[in-house]
Amino acid sequence: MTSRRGIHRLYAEDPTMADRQLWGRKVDPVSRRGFLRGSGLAAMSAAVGASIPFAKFMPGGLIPAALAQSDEPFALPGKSGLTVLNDRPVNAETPAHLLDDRVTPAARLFVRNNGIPPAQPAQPDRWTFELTGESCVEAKSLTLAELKANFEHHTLQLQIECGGNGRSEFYPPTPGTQWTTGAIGCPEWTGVRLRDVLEYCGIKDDAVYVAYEGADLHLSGDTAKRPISRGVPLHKALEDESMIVWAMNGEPLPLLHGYPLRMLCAGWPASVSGKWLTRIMIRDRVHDGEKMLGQSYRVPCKPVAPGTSVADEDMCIIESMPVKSLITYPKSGVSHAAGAPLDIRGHAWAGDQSVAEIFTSIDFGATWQVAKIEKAANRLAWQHWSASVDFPEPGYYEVWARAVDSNGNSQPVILPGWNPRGYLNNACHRIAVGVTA
Ligand SMILES: Nc1nc2c(c(=O)[nH]1)N[C@H]1C(S)=C(S)[C@@H](COP(=O)(O)O)O[C@H]1N2
Ligand SMILES: [Mo]
Repeated sequence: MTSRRGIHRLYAEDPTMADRQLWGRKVDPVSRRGFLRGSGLAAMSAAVGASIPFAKFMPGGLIPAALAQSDEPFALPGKSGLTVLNDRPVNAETPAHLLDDRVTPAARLFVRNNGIPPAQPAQPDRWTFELTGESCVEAKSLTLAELKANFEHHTLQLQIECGGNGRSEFYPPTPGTQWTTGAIGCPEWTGVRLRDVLEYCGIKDDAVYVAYEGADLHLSGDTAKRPISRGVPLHKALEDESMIVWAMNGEPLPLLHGYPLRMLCAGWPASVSGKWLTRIMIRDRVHDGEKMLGQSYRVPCKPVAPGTSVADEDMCIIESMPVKSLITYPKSGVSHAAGAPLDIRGHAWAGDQSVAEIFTSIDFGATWQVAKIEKAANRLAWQHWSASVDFPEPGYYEVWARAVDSNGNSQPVILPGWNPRGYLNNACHRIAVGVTA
């Protein structure tokens, strides 16, 4: 976790940008004025642990003393217990035992930013996004208020997982954020179907891909560059579960997660789910935006030996994420008295598929026992599983969990195929259990 030097360094480098990244506060760099409002104020209040009656007098670029003088490791606003992996851009993941909730609370959802989030918009209802692209019959623009008023609302629980989740285990190491297991979550989202909005502008026969652009800024500060602009093939965009959302768990989206509007195509690398949505494009070709080309979000079309460098033309775009599971209870390292069974549980998910079976092992994978898997709340939501495990005698054990999807694909026990950017690690999760006499 970032030490408390993290917040000082962030402010020392660029206080205006720090204010914007942490609280969504837009500060005039000359006058240092700029007030906290809405979810920015809520975020700072959550970080200091109380409402701030005189917030309107608080100067821009001021680190709240509660954070500056605290010995606690610096935590992201509105987040609880996450491990901060980078602070520019902000990336933070959730320890497995804090993902135990069936519906992931906002405070426990990982954060993956490629650039610098936009400032908190003063009038979110006037937030406008464009519908455009070569294969859009008639380009349109829509405000958030119009989107809410003119399209049918849907609420679905949908899982998002970063394509690089698990990257830290690959050897040789691969570049990028060194996620362990925590870049996954499954909140409940409210919004409209992407399909309904695409049909509103009209989809030409030659449409191939649907892509997004967001309002975040490239890390260089260059407004001509985009941090990321990705998308999905038309068939994925037209699915019932592909959405444009404004709420998470019944609340407006937190700023870090795309407030006020984001695209959401669950089951694929979460990089296809654009935050701070400003544009949706219906393309007549495979989208060629930032992080679609080269080696980003691509894996070798054919397996390669670890450490191999692969030419761009031999890399294929990642589509559905593979089957995977987590043990969210108990926490790894738990101590358990011999004699009674230990109840364990977690979640499992499988990209576009569902999870058919899940097994646990206490003997390093020599034998596997069937665990109980529940149905998903809806398609593309993770599924809950549980098991009761017996240990033959006191000692050190590991509990391993292994899920199998509806096509019969299993999680690998060790690592899946190495790839140059370290994507798609769906190896079995394991926890340590000390069984005492
Ligand atoms: N505009 C924009 N959208 C974005 C990103 C971004 O940096 N900018 N990051 C993407 C990536 S790589 C991931 S994994 C998810 C993370 O979503 P979260 O931060 O809400 O968990 O958002 C995706 N959408
Ligand atoms: Mo990601």
